[in-house]
Amino acid sequence: MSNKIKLGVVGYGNLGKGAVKAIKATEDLELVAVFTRRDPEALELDDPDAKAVHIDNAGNYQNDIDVMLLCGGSATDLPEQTPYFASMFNTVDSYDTHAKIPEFYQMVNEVATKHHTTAIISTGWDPGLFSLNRVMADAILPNGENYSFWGKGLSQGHSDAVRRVNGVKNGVQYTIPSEEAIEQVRSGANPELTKSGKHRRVCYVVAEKDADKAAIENEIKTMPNYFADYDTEVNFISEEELERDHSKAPHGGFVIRSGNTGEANKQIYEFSLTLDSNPEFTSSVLVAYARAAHRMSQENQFGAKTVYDVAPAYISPRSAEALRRDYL
Ligand code: API
Repeated sequence: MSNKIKLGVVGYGNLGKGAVKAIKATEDLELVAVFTRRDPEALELDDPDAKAVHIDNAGNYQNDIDVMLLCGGSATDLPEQTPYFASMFNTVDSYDTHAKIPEFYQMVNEVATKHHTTAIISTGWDPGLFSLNRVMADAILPNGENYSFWGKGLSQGHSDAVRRVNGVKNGVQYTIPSEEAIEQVRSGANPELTKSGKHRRVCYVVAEKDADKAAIENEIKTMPNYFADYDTEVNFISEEELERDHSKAPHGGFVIRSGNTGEANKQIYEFSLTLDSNPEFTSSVLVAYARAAHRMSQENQFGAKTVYDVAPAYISPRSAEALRRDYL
């Protein structure tokens, strides 16, 4: 038996597919099975050694899997799947409805504490790496202001939310930052910006045949947390156009804090990402945090955890000595 950390992947959409590739790129992690709501026979896995299993049979794998990577969406999958899986497995997810993270944390923490599992929630890049940098910048420069800009790029969370609207067959959402706002922030002006002052949202939607397009547009534009606070544009296109023009999912953005130290010295802290594939990068973050979930559970650090609770050494495949020697 290998002493690799054994992983399961729940869901085989964009994130799940990215996770399978990301696990392959490591030497200390191995994929045991992908769990799906679809017919497992129909799943063509990118890894000949892994099994495809129906999600209802996941409970049989408690002794074979160290950590489950939950690759569903935040709108409807994760609120059910994270507590369900955290009652049996250590988990990592990318729950990204920022406004609801406190209640999600509480719900998962209760289950994971009770069942002695470690559930790392809301990883990825935002929430995730951006969240870490917001806290670092704020702690270091108390006299300043944080800003997060996303895009231009395809948000998986918002695209998933669009696809769940009644009458929508398929769709994507691009987050477009305001160049004017970025310029103001970079100049160190620390302006007050509303959500809609920072970003616009543009959707490309394939409607079901005979669907009520006006109703779809209205439901998207008024959706709380995702679209209601923004200037949102909805464009209807064909399945072919979606495939032709929107099958790549680039994204990125940056967290910036400008602050002063001493009498009047300006300090700018900036962390940025430029991503060809948002889902492949996000799932790579989930895979790195799987190491942490496994190690923290071995140290009896049970309950729900966020990136703030996970020391960087836990996510690295390298030893503490190697980290001090090569990276410090
Ligand atoms: C946006 C950001 C992107 C967050 C990244 C990730 C996703 O509005 O584009 O869903 O793609 N909130 N959580």
